[in-house]
Amino acid sequence: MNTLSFQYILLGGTILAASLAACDGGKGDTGFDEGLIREDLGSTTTDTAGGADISFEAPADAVSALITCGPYGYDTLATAETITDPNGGTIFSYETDQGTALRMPVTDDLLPVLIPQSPDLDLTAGIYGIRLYFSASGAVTVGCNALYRVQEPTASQTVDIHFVFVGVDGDVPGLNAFSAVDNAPLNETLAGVGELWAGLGLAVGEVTYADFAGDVELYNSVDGATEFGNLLKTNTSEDRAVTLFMVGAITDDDGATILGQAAGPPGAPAIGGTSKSGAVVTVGFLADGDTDTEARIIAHEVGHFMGLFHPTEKDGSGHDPLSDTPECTSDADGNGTYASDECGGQGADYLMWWAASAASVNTSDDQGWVVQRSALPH
Ligand SMILES: [Ca+2]
Ligand SMILES: [Ca+2]
Ligand SMILES: [Zn+2]
Repeated sequence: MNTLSFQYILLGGTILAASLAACDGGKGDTGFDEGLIREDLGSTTTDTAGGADISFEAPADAVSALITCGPYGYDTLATAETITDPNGGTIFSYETDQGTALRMPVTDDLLPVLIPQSPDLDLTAGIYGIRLYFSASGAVTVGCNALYRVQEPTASQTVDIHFVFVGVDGDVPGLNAFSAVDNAPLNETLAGVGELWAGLGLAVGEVTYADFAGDVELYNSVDGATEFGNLLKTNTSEDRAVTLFMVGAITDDDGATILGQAAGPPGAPAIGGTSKSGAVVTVGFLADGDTDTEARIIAHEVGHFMGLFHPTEKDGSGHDPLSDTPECTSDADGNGTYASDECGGQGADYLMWWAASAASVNTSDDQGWVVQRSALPH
C-alpha cells in the first residue's frame, strides 16, 4: 500500500470512530467449549510498506471464523487490505469494500476479522489469506489467533450478559453487584433488550453481575481510546458472555459525549484480555427511568459486538454488507449528515441505525443470519 492509501486509511479510521461516537448510543473460562475451536496462527511482522500476511484454514464444519491480530497499541491503526478465499479469489479489498460482502474495522491495538458478515458470502472450508495493513512507520509484530464457531446456528439462541458496574450506584441506586439482580430499571431494560433481539432469533440468557475491581475513579468516566481499550482488557474471561462495563460517562478523543461504545465492529466475543473484549454503556437513561432507550443502546452495541454494522453511516460514507436492509440516499438539507428525519423508511427505523432514536427498533433476516453465527450466542 502506498502513501496515498495510508492517508485514506487514517481518514477511514476517523470516519469509523465518528460513526461509533455518534451512534451513541465476558466473562468466562479459558478452555474447551464444544461449540468453538481456538487456533494459534502464530505471529507476523510488517514489511517496509506496512503490510503483513497471515493465513488460516477454515474447518469443514465451521460456520464462522473470527481472526484477531494484536496487540499493537493505541497509536497504530490497522485493517485488512485484501482477503482471498480458498479458491484464490479476492473477496475483500479495502479500496472497494462497499462492493463486497465484507466490512473491516480500521482500529487500534487489536484487529478482528470476521467471516461471514452476510448470507451473500458464506464461509467455506479451506485456506484463506489476509493481507494486513498497519499505519505505524516502524515494523510491527502481532500474534494472530482464530476462533471458529462449529456449532450449528439456530433461531433460538441466548446471549449471556456479564455486567461490571464501575461506580454507578450513586447514579442509579442499587446498581451494584449485590443488589442489581433486584434492580427494577435494569430488569425492565433487560426485558426490552430481549424484545429488540427477538427478531434476530436471540434471547437474553444468563445474567451475572460484578463490581469493577480496578480504578473506579478513573474508569467511571471513560475518556478516549486508551481508557476504553484498557478497561476492556480487564475482562479476562473467555466465556461465551458479553461483558458490559456500566459507567457514568464516555467521551471520545475529541471530547464528544458517547452513550455506548462497542469494540469493532465486530468485537472479540469469547476472547479475554483484549481491547475488544466487551462494550461500555453509560447509565444515564437508567438514572432517568428511560429504560426503552437504555435497552436500545445495549441491544445496538452488542449487535456491533456480534458483527452488525450501521445500515448507513452518519456521513453516508458506507453501508452494511446486507442486501435486505435499506440504504439512506437522502441528505435532504445537504449538511453532510444522514439524519434520522431524513432517512425515515431508509434505515432510520432499524436497531442498528447510527443514532439512538425511539423509532430505531427493527431488525432484518440477514442481520439474524449474521448474529446467529457469532461465537457469542449459544
Ligand atoms: Ca443494506
Ligand atoms: Ca442532513
Ligand atoms: Zn452504532
